[in-house]
Amino acid sequence: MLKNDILSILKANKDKHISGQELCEMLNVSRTAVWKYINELKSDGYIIESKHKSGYLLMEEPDIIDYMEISPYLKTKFIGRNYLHFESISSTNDYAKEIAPSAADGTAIVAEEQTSGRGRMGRYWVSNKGQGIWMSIILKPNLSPNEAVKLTQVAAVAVIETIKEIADIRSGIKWPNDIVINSKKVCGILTEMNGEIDRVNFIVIGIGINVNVQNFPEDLCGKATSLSIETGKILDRKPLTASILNNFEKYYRVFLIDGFSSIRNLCKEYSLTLNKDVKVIINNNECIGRAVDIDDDGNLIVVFKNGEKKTIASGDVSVRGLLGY
Ligand code: BTX
Repeated sequence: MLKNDILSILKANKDKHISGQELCEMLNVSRTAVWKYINELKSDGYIIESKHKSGYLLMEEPDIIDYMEISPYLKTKFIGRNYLHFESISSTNDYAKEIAPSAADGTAIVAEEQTSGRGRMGRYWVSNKGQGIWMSIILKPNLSPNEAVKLTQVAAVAVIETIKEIADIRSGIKWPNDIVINSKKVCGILTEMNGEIDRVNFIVIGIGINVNVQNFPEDLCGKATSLSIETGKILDRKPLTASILNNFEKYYRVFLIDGFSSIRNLCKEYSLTLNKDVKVIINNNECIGRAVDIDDDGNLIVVFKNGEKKTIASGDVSVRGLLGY
């Protein structure tokens, strides 16, 4: 895309002006085309100085996570290579499910803001403008539905590794789908599937990460945090977004090729739930027990007070730690 090419040239020449003539020659296009795309970039939020006789200079880039901005950091083969970016959307998961039947495997839908971000079981997900990464990935693997639920764990491992790599902090998994730092939730994962009894049509993995959020609604105070709150820094969302996609592809391939066992080991290593007392809530009934293992299917094994050992599937259950997470 020409606009992308012009931006790449400007980014690579931040120390000197590039004339309109040079751009025309490099890209083999007319002056009018260059002028048109420079104006488009300006209205996208790029501050470009235009100087008579010397040309164009990129002064400032907007804080947006569209494909042009994240692609320099992206190392994937197919995850996020088809990338749809929205200023505002109701929910990236809802949109992903709408387009999934005809979308390419690995398509990513990313929004600056969600107006109806969703969690599990009809819960809400706060998705402030420009302060987080609100993304969904469409997958079309040749898997059975019971294999598909394990993808939440694949995504959780990818997010943990990304947080370690980019923000240099340790986070952990609150089984099955929350990433937690210092007993507060920094990320939630929502996996949704469309399929038949024995076959998956598509899976949507929704990932919401609080990156530069500074203030949460009152009901989340003490329960939610952001990478910025934890590091005391404003983080660049661009490498972070690409790193999630890079790590997701890495662990997704491990899962597809080698099976769940190494992902399971990582989940156990990062788990904040294992070897703790937990409250399991199924259909409004609460039972207290101890989480002792994560099995080959990604289920949580809990031993209850009466000695009964149960396998808890992630489906419609809430698991809470007795002491925070
Ligand atoms: P969950 O059901 O485990 O968590 C939802 C609960 O988390 C809410 O009831 C609330 O208490 C708390 N919460 C809401 N917003 C936040 C927040 N920003 N940070 C921390 N805690 C919060 C978790 O569900 C799965 C969330 C997935 C979100 C992604 S974003 C992209 C995609 N699109 C979409 O609509 N959902 C997913």
